[in-house]
Amino acid sequence: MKSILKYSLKENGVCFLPKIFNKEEILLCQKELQEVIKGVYQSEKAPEARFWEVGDDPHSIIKIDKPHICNQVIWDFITKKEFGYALAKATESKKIKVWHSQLVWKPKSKGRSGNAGWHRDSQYWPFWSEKGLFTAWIALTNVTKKSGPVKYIINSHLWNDIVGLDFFNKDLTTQNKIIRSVSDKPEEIISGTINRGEVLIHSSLTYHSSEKNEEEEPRIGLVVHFCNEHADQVKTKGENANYLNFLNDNWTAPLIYEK
Ligand SMILES: O=C(O)CCC(=O)C(=O)O
Repeated sequence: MKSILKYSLKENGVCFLPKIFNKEEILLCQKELQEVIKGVYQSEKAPEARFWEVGDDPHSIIKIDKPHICNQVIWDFITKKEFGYALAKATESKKIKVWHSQLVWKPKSKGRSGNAGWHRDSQYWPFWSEKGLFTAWIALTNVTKKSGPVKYIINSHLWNDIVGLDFFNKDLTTQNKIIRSVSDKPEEIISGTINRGEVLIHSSLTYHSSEKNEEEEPRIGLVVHFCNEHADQVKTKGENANYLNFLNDNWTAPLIYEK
């Protein structure tokens, strides 16, 4: 409870929300996510991208992009009315649109297999402005210190971009050195140790990472990237030029709150 009150999204770049999803909803969603992992898509739509295939290393992070388009149960989960309302309240928004989601299923790790490198989400989104873009991390399992919680650098949403950091780079030792070399005072890092059904929100500019899962059970996060009425599209050239063309498709990019 202390952490919920302590951190503010505007000031610190991250905040904790109380429990939004109940056990039944979560277990049902987990079951359907397992179908998606197996490559079974109830909606007949494949996810946008898969970074793990059946038969791959069982200790690797299973990252699947836009699982919500594959399955009605997952779609219903991320469009839950109370969730939309809570996101709007925390971000002081009139409108909340989900435009991306990710399953980040982290089994017990081996070596560096469970590491997700330091990054800010905006570095992957050249087609979006920096304002009005946020990420909600929904815990589908209890997240303990040993299960590889997401770690956030407090106030790092106010930092300049740091070159050399990347989600897919598992070498956290080198990345930590890069961060130390650009920051003039020791950074305050908090761990997203939250209970199943609770949610963390961070700004698209907040630096975050996660380390190995030492627990026997997987650490499961459903990540929801959303925007509010202040977000602007940015014209880009090349492979991302038409990326956001799905924004008016409510299945892919559901509007989950409007005042
Ligand atoms: O779940 C993780 O370990 C990383 C999640 C992440 O990078 C994100 O929420 O943007």
